[in-house]
Amino acid sequence: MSDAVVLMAYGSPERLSDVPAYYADIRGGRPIAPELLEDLVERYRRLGIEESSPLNAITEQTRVALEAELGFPVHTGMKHWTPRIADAAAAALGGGADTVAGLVLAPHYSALSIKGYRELLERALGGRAELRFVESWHDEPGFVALLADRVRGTGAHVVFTAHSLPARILEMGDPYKEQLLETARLVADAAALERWSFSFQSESPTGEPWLGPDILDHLRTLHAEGVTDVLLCPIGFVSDHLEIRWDLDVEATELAHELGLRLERIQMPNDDPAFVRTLAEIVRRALAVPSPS
Ligand code: FEC
Repeated sequence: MSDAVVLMAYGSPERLSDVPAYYADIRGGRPIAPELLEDLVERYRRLGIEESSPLNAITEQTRVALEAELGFPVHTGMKHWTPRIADAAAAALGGGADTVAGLVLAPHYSALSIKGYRELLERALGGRAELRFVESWHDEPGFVALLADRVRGTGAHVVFTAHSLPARILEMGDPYKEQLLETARLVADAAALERWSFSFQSESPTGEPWLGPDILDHLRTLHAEGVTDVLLCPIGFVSDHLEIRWDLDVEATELAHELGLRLERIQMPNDDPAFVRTLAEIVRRALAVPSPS
């Protein structure tokens, strides 16, 4: 038996000229208002992605570290950019894998997110290897412990955040919100936090209601309640990228300055060795490979 991993992430443009095609991929063919495209290009310009595209670089560092930890091939596949999930599947098959673990660098399941990764990978493998797809890992002990270590002992009010999704997922019986709240509760308990809350971030202007409260409204509410110090702990993302560096580090930080709130955020897991060991644990379990003693 030969194992391989397809490690999946959202993907990010490498150059500003990639942004229109990248955004079109996210929209899946639905039209994009020109002002929304301009706004997105501007956010990527201000992040300086042509010098270094954080999500793609971090995903590659994580891939290399995970491969070294596991001792068998790990291939990266992006949902909305290159290398595509299909490229990763082809590389795994080309290397002779007959069992493939599919792991998304996003811990919480939603039919509007993880299901799409699964469908892309299933289609690309086309039954030529057995797929062991990890649906969610929101309560993985190593992940909870890593986040708990980053918030333990803070005197600030901790706000756990995750990407919002259209509110219609609640009628679909989607587990996304419940899984997010469970991660937040597990981390808060492990770190013995007294003051914490949860809010969504990064809502898109798609013309339908999204899950709230949004982080900007939530910061206003906390300020009105007398909170003076906030520590942001993203739990729905695991690396530095646009939604962290823009939505939190620029937008939320600017609002906090206006309100006179002290705002910090935890370091993202990125390719932290403890995080990579946790990912390796998840993969080994999916493939029923024994852990090194
Ligand atoms: O750094 C980067 O270049 C990429 C950062 C990035 C991550 C990410 C993760 C998630 N998204 C999720 C859901 C949606 C839905 C829509 C949507 C739209 C965008 C746009 C950009 C973008 N997302 Fe994203 N997302 C990232 C970036 N996302 C850019 C388009 C412009 C904008 O709205 O700002 C709406 C699609 C539509 O219009 O129909 C829904 C979810 C995640 C977390 C799970 C995952 O990582 O896959 C859920 C990182």
